[in-house]
Amino acid sequence: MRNLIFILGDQLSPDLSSLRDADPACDGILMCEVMAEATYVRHHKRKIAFILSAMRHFAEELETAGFAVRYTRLDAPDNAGSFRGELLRAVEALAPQRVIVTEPGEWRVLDDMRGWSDAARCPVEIRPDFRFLATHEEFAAWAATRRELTMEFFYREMRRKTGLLMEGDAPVGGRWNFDAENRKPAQHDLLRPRRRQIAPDAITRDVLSLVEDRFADHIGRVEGFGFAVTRADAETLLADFIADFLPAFGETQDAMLASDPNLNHALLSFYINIGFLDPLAVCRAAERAYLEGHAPLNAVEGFIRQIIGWREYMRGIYWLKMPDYAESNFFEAKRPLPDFFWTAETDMACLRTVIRDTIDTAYAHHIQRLMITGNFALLAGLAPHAVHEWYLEVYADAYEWVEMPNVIGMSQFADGGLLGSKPYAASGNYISKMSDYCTGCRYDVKKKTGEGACPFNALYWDFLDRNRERLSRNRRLAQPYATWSRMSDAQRQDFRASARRFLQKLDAAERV
Ligand code: FAD
Ligand code: DLZ
Ligand code: SF4
Repeated sequence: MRNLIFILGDQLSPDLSSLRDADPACDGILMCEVMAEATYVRHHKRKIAFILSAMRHFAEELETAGFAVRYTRLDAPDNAGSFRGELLRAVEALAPQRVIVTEPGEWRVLDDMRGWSDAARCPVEIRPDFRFLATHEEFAAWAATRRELTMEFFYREMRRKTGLLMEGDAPVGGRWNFDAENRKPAQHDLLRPRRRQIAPDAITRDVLSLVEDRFADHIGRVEGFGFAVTRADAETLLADFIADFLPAFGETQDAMLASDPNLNHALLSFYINIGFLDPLAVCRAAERAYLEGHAPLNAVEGFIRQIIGWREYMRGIYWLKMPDYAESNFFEAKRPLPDFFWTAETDMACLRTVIRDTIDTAYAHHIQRLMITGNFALLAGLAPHAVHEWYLEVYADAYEWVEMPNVIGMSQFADGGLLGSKPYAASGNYISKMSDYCTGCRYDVKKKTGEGACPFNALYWDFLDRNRERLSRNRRLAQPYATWSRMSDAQRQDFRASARRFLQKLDAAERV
């Protein structure tokens, strides 16, 4: 064999760099399902099922294209259990002249990969991943010219680079960013179309029972699994999104409704992140919808910014700052995650709803992740590394390159403001304005302190007070600190005491 091409579970793209000059006549493919990848954090059952079924379907696609695929199933008796172990077995069995792999999305895998060549006594070529717009070098060069790594300016570079929503050098509509129009609460809309569910085929059904059997104690459930596990089905879901949801994407982007958790979000991150959908093609489809008059500019610009802006920027930050980034802990927060992150058993309706939906579907939209679970973790001083592991575990679109900067940087401000200019900290007032969660809650969002008061209210002020040294010079927090200073001593003590009582209950594992 000439080349053995090793394809990982989130590299399911026919135009992958490792496949670029592949020849079925003399090259072979290696794919493997391994326990190490399912358990380095205890991934949600649906996430494991999604990846394994998508891998099996992709392997079939490659076989149809004429490739010999060495595919190790999770329950194969001689499965070595790890990427390295499976590679060593394959090299021994097939004696390739060279192994080719596309760089992985996680630092720990790259670190291990760098030792594969010595271990296998075979050259291992690690190729860049061209499924992103900016290379590591481009991002590093951009970052080197900046005092602050503001996403908005990086995003403008990506708009220029791709020509998306551009008229010559100028942004379409005269502005780069239409976010001001995208911060509205939502009303329940009975006419909003239902999401298409993809019925499991025989391959998926096999995988679902394997997951039930081998990962029974992992979070989540597989009943109701309706993810796309083929490129064709993922493309159908993209078309559904563009037709039915993109036009109102902007206006409901920041809103949350208990009865309609997805609103007009795309639910496409799973497919983009494993390589079924090309991010640029997704953006071009959205741009076309604008040009054809099907979707307004605020929706399309907002959507495209998430992909060529935030998504690319997060990846850039991850590779620029790893491995130290993982240990960032600006606030020196130490509290372990309360059990309700795995059970949803809490009286706080906002957290209960979002965590319940997460357990059921392995999905939550951006504002639910940022302003409900993330905001709570930040205010309650939960240890950022543990928070990061939770997000990596529970969401079916989570890989470190995108999850970690979102959690450590954007949500927990654990990097001290490298990524965001101020912490996303909010009291119950924000949650009440942007959602309908508070109507079903035992706590009263209007009550600031004492029995029955919304815990977010005291936690918010206590967070600012606790971290005064670290935050009070932040100009974007001048207003809340001025409000805190104007309060009477008694009011401030009241907030501190309420927060302390709540956190003591949390530490004592009492129901909150
Ligand atoms: P939409 O809201 O419809 O957005 C469209 C697309 O834009 C998404 O599919 C995604 O590809 C991209 N996108 C949007 N926001 C971001 C962002 N902040 N960073 C990167 N890409 C973005 N996204 C992941 O893909 N994996 C993660 O593990 C992940 N963890 C997150 C953790 C936290 C604490 C937060 C605040 C955000 C996280 N995000 C993550 C970003 C975002 O929440 C998800 O991309 C989004 O919810 C996916 O759902 P969607 O496809 O419906 O997205
Ligand atoms: C997440 C995951 C899981 C659960 N299982 C596998 C697997 O069995 N085989 C595989 O190739 N990939 C899997 N993955 C995805 C990898 O964890 C991912 O490729 C690396 O984290 C690099 O991003
Ligand atoms: Fe959440 Fe507070 Fe509203 Fe209850 S009252 S749902 S805890 S914000």
